Amino acid sequence: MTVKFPSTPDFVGALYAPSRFEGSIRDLEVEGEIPAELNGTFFQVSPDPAYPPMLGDDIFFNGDGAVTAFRFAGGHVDMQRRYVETDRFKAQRAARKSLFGHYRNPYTDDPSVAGLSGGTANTNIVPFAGKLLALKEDSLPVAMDPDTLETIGNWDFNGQIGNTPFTAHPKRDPSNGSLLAFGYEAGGLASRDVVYYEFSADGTKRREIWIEAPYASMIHDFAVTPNFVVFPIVPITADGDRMVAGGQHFEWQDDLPFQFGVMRRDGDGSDIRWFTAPACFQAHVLNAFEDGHRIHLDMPSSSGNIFQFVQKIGAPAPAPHTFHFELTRWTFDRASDGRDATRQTLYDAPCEFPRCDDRVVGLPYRHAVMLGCDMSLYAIDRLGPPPWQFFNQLVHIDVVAGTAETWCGGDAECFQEATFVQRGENAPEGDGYILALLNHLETHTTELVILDTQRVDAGPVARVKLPVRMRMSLHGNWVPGKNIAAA
Ligand code: V55
Ligand code: FE
Repeated sequence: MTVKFPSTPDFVGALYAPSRFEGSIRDLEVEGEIPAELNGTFFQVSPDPAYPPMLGDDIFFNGDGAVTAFRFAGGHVDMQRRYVETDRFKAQRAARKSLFGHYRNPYTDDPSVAGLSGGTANTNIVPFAGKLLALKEDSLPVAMDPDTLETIGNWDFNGQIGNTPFTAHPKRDPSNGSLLAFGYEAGGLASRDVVYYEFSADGTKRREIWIEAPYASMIHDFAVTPNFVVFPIVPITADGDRMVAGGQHFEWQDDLPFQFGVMRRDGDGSDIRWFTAPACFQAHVLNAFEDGHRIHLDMPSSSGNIFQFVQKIGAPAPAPHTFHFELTRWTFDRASDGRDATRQTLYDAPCEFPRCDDRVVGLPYRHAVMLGCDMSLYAIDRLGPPPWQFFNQLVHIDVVAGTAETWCGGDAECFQEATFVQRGENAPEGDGYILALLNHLETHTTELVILDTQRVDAGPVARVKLPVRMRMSLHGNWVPGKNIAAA
């Protein structure tokens, strides 16, 4: 049995050829100077298939989670990368081949893994109550040791929650460190059930609320404020009969309305109120905040579906370059009788992977970092069409002033998600550094670039040269200090 990956778009090139690297490198090479304030660890996770797909091809979102830690101290950076040893990873490694079929369709898995969690822990890596939680939205968190990246196992918060899906985008309440989270399809595959949880900073469950969404949708992210949570319901729908027949988990159904469920955090779910908006595509939330009886929610959006793998069944896939991309502010007025969300454009250009300062989550705020895309800066004549999820700009936006500063990484380069790091405990909002991996598409190399938020257009203050190529990743987080037990 030889290991051979397919030559399909999600498995080739500088961004998508599997990396499959596990190991440690002490003292990475640095060009420029690492700012003295950077003391802590940048954790991030990439879907990185350990074995070729069982069914010939697969999608990026179905790869095995591989976690990287970049540890900063005294101007040095060390790196460590390890797979999350999920039930799925361990079974496949023992068999030396893939045993799971289509993305989130257990009816297509090898019979030998029936009943085993198919979770890949590939989407986000979040510190909480002394552990790292490696997250995939279809399954429980997988806990890891932050110092060794050893996998502890599926994490149900010491039996406080059932074996339910758990979002990859939980939020920390900056007022008390609580973890706010939810799971969708929580009552079973393709169910409309959504469960909401709050855990205090020590890991104790304080709240559990069950609601029903208007239809079974992919709820990839949500928004929180001091008193409310908002669930965006995009028209990406799940269908159980289709899964039984071996079909895809999700479908794009833009004849359905885009809806936002606004729910009190301290209630029982019966107060949830649904606001409606024209169909559009959304994956991530930047932030939300309360303003009297109104709630504002800021998110990147596009006029069409950018997940090629959830096409409308039987309909041709529209070309993403025909879509309109922007950062949108949606407003919900709880005092009005209306059920329509109103919209405003905050940034009129392609953007994704939005992040605000952790200290202003759910509060009025100004600053955000995002990835942007300007195709006129890309050498398409030399390189041909770019890979999927191509972002060649870092963007620092002030949503109050309506201004943005950008830096392009080069005509043959693109970024992975950027993370914001505050300059120090008492630094003003948005003041600090931006960390992001930069992939060089021609040389198949990767750097970790560090920019100052005050001078984004001046480019990196330091480039950390990685001796390994890093496959495209999803999300990451900065944990200040040496010991994450306090995080
Ligand atoms: C997303 C990512 C996923 C997934 C479902 O970005 C949605 C959205 C990495 O996996 O399974
Ligand atoms: Fe995400």
